[in-house]
Amino acid sequence: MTAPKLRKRLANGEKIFAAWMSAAYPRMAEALGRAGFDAVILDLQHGEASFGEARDAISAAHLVGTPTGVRVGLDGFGEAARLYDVGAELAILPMINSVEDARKLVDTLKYPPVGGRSWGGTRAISLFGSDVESYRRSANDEMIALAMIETRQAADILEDILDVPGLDGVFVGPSDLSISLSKGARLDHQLPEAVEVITRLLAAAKARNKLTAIFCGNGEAAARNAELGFDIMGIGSDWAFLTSGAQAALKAARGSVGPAGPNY
Ligand code: 3PY
Ligand code: MG
Repeated sequence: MTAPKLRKRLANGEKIFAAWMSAAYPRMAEALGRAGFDAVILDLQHGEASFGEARDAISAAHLVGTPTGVRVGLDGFGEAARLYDVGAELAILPMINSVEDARKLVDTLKYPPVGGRSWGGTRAISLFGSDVESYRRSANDEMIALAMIETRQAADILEDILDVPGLDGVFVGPSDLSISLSKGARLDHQLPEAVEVITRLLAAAKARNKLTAIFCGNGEAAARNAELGFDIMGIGSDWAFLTSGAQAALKAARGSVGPAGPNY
């Protein structure tokens, strides 16, 4: 049992390098925690885990002292609140394209007076070794709610989204952002228009003291984004880690490897 720790580490100015987990197997979260990641982010939008598997992955990561975040499905407001209830410390909502979406996010994930989150975090209270009153009083600060900026529509109003009271910060989805900005022509994390949006977003978020996070296809991209100023890097994914580890073993054994397949 350990108290939530992501918010404190971020407040100390630490960079959070999080493993992006797409698999359904809860013990994968424990293995990624053991590997030394600062956090594990379970992807329930494009990944394979059910609610029960995500709940068990949160507990498994907790066993090795690793905090967890979740990226929920489209319109997954209630899903995110339920995952907070079972111990997720961070929730990322995809495709937040309006101020109304961002307000709904805050309303679902923050207790009054900030929002209207419904009470029931029994599992989280137990996992964090907390009690009803301490959890109730600290949850709004400790649990981090991030809106994904990953479309032209969101990029156009990113300052307004950042201004929504109670929102902790934003998470950039560079794949969808590049697809949207290029009108479907490219999936390219280095698309110049996407890089422009990212530069603007970093400045706007820092000016408002809001957290910034981004998906990174590999460790090198994570190092670059940390250097740019992002606070949280989601590095993915578990499948890519498995494939590259398997290929390294095969390469050492017989000098040749198979095709790697998509990253996540
Ligand atoms: C994106 O890059 O679009 C994401 O959603 C990251 O997974
Ligand atoms: Mg996306």
